[in-house]
Amino acid sequence: MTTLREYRLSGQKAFAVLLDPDKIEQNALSELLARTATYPVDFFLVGGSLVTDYSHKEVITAIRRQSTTPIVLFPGNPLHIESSADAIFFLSLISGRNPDFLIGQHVIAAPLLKKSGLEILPTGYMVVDSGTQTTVSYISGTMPLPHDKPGVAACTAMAGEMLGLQLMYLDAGSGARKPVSPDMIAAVRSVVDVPIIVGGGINSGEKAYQAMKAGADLIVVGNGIEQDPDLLPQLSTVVREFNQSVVQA
Ligand code: 1GP
Repeated sequence: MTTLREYRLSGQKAFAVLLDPDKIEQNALSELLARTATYPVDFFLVGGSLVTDYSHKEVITAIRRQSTTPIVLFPGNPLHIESSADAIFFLSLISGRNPDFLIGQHVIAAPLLKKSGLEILPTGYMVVDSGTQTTVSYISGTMPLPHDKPGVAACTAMAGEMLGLQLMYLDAGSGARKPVSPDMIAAVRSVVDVPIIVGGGINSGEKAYQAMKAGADLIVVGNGIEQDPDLLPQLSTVVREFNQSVVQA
């Protein structure tokens, strides 16, 4: 699969749709997948911080039936490992100070991952305050990064990169009222070379555009598309047009 690093090196932006196995219904998934033939998506992410029915495998099988788009697991814990995906974000929650989510769960997951054949993507996961407590903050028992402190996010990302993490994920949390600010994305962009993933509360083409302009390499959208399927064509087009404008410039 085209890796995120390749996107970054080529200066291209990418777009991912997050599918939460708890929320997505079969018909809605099938319609969404059919639309991606016209409005492409670069990656499907499958997962969430709290998943209750563990239907990752069914969702992945359904995607495979209709699409060749790479599938990346976005796990909340080792129970979410599913070897039929292509890759997994191996998330270290570096915005928090809970050792279990910095290294503990990883020790439990390591032997399973070794056998899985999944591509492992070591990722610095930074949860950013969006005004309300998110599921990931509650489940992980960690405080998010302050929304208006880009410098703290930049130092966190720098440390993560120095520790060898290969991607940085700035996440305002699913359904966030306000997405990660362009100022924070730009601050992180100015200090790290690794690809930057941005998600949480991106529910318009304009918000996606602003995030890419500030330096995001991969835009992740879940809730927005669940609530309004017409957002898919809009976001797919905004990302393509952004990439075309970079090539023409
Ligand atoms: C959440 O970044 C993802 O972890 C996506 O968020 O559901 O708000 O798009 P949304």
